[in-house]
Amino acid sequence: MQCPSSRCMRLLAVFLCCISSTLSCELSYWVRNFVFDDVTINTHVISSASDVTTVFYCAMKCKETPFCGSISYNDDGTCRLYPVVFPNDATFPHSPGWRHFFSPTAGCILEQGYVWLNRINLCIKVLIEKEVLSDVRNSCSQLGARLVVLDTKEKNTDVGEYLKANVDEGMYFIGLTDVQQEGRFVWENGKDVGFSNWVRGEPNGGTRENCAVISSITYQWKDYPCRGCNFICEKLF
Ligand SMILES: [Ca+2]
Repeated sequence: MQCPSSRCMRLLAVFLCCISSTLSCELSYWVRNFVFDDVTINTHVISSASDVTTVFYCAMKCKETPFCGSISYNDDGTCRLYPVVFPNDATFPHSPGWRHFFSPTAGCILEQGYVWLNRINLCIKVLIEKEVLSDVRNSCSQLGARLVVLDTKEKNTDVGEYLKANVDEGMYFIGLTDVQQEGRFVWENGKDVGFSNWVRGEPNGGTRENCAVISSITYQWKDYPCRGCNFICEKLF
């Protein structure tokens, strides 16, 4: 079966409830990538086991393994763990019985300061530094991330709620700027603003204020000089 689009893959997401040794129950989800049906992925293998009875336990092994991001399972009981999510154009030898799954949360590593926001499927990291925006952008991109794009009400609310509960009260840079064309605010992903949450009367800073910040209290935005704030990176996968 050919099913190469990521949207299609997400619709076929497999939900697994992983029971840890403490008997707490945590829901995580895995996306089956049909592109890798019946192929053996023989690179980047972290570990391989041949006595794994179900794909469920294969996924649990991955969850227990630092930096595991994807798995392959064969009905003969073989489970392989990988640290990466493979691109669809990767090619591997044909071998029947293999099914491949990846975890969208795999690169969102708590130990590196990232937080996974479940409802909006967003991995963010708040950096408490004072930099000009060009450096902020570099800082995010060096992490494989970008300044956060809050282009829906849900994202804005969930990121705002995270800030309110977890960081110092203040203003935080988001990935919105009118530096290219005064008055035309554009997201880091190149899209014009659709949903917006400006404080009444904002943006009002003209050429002095070409960046945008979100309040950790009201979740509203202001335009702001491109320096002197903390900022929020969004991890890309
Ligand atoms: Ca401006």
